[in-house]
Parts: sequence; structure tokens; C-alpha cells
Amino acid sequence: MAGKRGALIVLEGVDKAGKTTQCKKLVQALQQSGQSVEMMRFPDRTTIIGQLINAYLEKKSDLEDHVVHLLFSANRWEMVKKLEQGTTLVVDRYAFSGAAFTSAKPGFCLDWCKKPDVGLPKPDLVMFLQLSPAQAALRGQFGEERYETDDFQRTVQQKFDQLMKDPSVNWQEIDASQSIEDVHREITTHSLNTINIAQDLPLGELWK
Ligand code: ADP
Ligand code: FDM
Repeated sequence: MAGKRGALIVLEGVDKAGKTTQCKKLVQALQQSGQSVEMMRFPDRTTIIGQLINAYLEKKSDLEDHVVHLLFSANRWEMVKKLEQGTTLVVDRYAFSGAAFTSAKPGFCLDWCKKPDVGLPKPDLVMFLQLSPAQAALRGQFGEERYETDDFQRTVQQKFDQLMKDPSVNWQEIDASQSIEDVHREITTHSLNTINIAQDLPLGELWK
């Protein structure tokens, strides 16, 4: 019989919802409980494709909107081997950010935006950190990067709302306005349950 597999766990949410904070805490907690676990984030700015994305986000280069969308997707496909290995992966943003951010631009529909990511490893769990724009504003000003404006983030939230209606994805909404420790407890409970269930199930294909 094949060995038990790790789970693919994704955290999504708008800017400042606490994704990075919670990914790090979750990885630590799972490691302490003896799980084999690694963190991954998208975009992964360390690869050649990631460097092109980084320059675009930092407004050091301009790329055509379709091109940058496909680069974000390629940046996930280049990590597919890692995603398919045995350890549990905790992932900071995934294809859902890809579809939500590009479809928030004029002239892009959600359906087209999802296409390049069809068939990627399907997360066993996607936790969406829910935070209102007003609460996000309390966590500080936006930085200088592309997409970091109130208006754009509001449209992105609407696109995420549409994506969350898809029952083929195991969404779990989390109230991200709670304290860091309370959010962490909730996320850890969902993750441990998912790891238990996923080990006996095959890894799925996203949006297929
Ligand atoms: P994201 O990765 O979603 O953009 P971060 O984890 O970087 O968010 O958090 C954004 C800011 O908000 C950081 O300064 C972080 O310390 C703070 N923060 C994160 N979670 C909470 C929380 N539950 N309550 C208050 N502040 C938080
Ligand atoms: N982003 C992220 C996209 O537009 N498409 C994607 O596929 C992904 C993964 O890039 F504004 C956007 C979302 C965010 C920026 O920011 C990356 P962080 O701070 O590295 O998460």
C-alpha cells in the first residue's frame, strides 16, 4: 500500500487578514505536534518567474495583464512536484488569489482567470480569513505595492465571495477579527482534522 500522504492546506484572504502570521504559527504548532510540515507562499518570489512577478508588484516593471496572470499561474505549476510530495504543506495564497486579483481588473472574467490553474493539486482545506476593510485599515496603512488600495481590495473581496460559492472546494471561513491566538486555535483544529482525513484520500485536481 502507498504511504500516507500529507495534506495541502491553504490560507486565503485579503491583504492584512493575517495569512502570513497564521501560516507561520500553524507550521510551528504542527511541527511541535510531530507532523512533517513545510510552509510555502505564492507568489514564490525566489524563482526566475517569481522575480518577474516581484518586479511587477514593486512597480519596477509593467507587464500586460494577461501575461502577469499567466506568470502567477506558472509560478504555482513550477512548484507542483513539491506540492505532490508526502509532507503536509501550509500555503500562503494559492490559485484563489490568482483568480480573485486578476478578475478584479476591468475586462477579466472569473472563468477565464481560473483556466490556467485547472488541474493543480487541489487543497484539502482552504481557510478564508474574513476581515472587513474597516478592520483591515486598523492594522496599518497599505504599502507601496501594486493592488494595495482600498477600492481594488474591495473588488477582490467580492471575487473571493464568488469563488467561495463553489462547493467543489473545501472552504472554511474564519473570523480574522479575533485575537491572533483565537484565530490560531481555530485554524489548528481545522487543520488537524483535515490532516487526519486527507491521509486516506487521493489528492484531487483543482477546478476539474
Ligand atoms: P497578511 O499576510 O494577510 O497580509 P499579516 O499576517 O502580514 O497579514 O498581518 C498584517 C498585520 O496585522 C501585521 O502587522 C500583523 O501583526 C497584524 N495582525 C495579524 N493578525 C492579527 C490579529 N488577529 N489581530 C490584530 N492584528 C493582527
Ligand atoms: N497575487 C497573488 C496575484 O495577483 N495573483 C496571484 O496568483 C497571487 C498568488 O500578489 F497583492 C497578488 C496578491 C498580492 C500580491 O502579495 C502578493 P503578498 O504580500 O506576497 O501575499
